[in-house]
Formats: sequence, C-alpha cells, structure tokens
Amino acid sequence: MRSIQGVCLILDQDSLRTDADEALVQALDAGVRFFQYRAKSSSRKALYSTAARLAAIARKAGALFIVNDHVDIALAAGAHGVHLGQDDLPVHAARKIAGAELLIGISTHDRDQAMAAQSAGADYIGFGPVFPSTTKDAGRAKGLDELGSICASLSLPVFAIGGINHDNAVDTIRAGASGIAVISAVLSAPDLPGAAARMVKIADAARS
Ligand code: 3NM
Repeated sequence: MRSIQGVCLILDQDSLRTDADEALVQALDAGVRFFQYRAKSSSRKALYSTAARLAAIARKAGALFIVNDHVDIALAAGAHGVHLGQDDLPVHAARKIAGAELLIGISTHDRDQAMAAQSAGADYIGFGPVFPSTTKDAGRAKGLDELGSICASLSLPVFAIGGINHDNAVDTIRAGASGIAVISAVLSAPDLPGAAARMVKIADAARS
C-alpha cells in the first residue's frame, strides 16, 4: 500500500464532469495514487455501488482509495479507508466497526480538533480550509502559517485542503503538509489528466 502523502484527489460527485470511473482512470494514468470518493447528494445505494467499482479499480492500480463519511460503505465497498468530518462518527466509534486495518482520516479546522484526532487514533488528518474554497464553505481560510504550526505539532500526516491550486501547492507543501487534497483545481480544469499530472509533478518537486 502507498504511504499517505502527495496529491489526494477528491472525486466529488457534485463537481465531476465525467463519470467517476473515467475520472479515476484518467487521474491514475496521470500519476495520482490517493483518492477519496465524496457524494453528499447521492443515495447510499448509489454511493456504495460507485465506491465498490472505484475501490476495485484503485486497488488494481496500487492506489489508496477512501470513502467520505460512511464507515459501513467504506468497508462494504472494499475501500482502504474512510474520511470522517467533525459531525460524523467519532474515531473511537468508527474503530469499533472498522477494526485496526481500515484507515481513518478526519477533517479538522483548528488545533484542538487536530490534536483530538491524533489522540483518538486517526491515521491522517485533513486541515483547512487553507485558502478560500469555491467548492465548500468551510469557514475562515486559515492560511499557511496556521497550517505550518499544526503540521509542526502533529506526528500524523496532514493533508491541506481548501482552495489548493497549481499556484499555491508548492508553498502549501513547503509549509509542512504531507499532502494536498484537491477538488476544483483538477475536476473543474478543462483538461483533467493534464491538471492532475501537473499537480502530481508540483507536489513531488515540492517534497524533494
Ligand atoms: N473540505 P477545493 S475545504 C471538502 O476545509 C472540503 O475541511 C474542506 O475543494 C475543509 O479544492 C473542502 O475545490 C473543499 O477548494 C475543497
């Protein structure tokens, strides 16, 4: 399994311009090795069937695949992990269902939440929004200094999220993030494979 770093492409059902399978395959070909499937307005049935297809494709390609919000669907679909928000099941409860193997990521928006996620046994955290996001209103943009300070205080991998694009990705990773989680910079680009490949290249270069 790949380590938790680099570019995490969030396949957000409401932002996708092609079907999710096609976007996944294009991004895999472009070098992305970490995916989250997010479908806030889909039925659980539709979410499960898409997630199961995506998990199979990602696993075959040696990429990590995480389901947003639903620990049961993540398990049933054969995903590597689940990503939980602050209003979802707490980590200790998710662990009771998922066991030790399933990766658990937590969205955090301040230092207390980040420290709590680490103490509770999360495998990685998302921290944001680092920059203003047009995809989700997730509150005040935290900026690179706050991101850097969170990254320095935690031993867990930190994924920066919110308004990350090709121009600010380098500074975001240099601030200390293990990776960047993106939606619109890749899914809304006219050329998805090209945008994904450029993002991977930028992240690789920033970390080396
Ligand atoms: N979570 P984009 S920001 C899903 O701050 C999500 O927790 C956020 O989309 C957080 O890359 C966000 O288009 C949206 O800004 C990210």
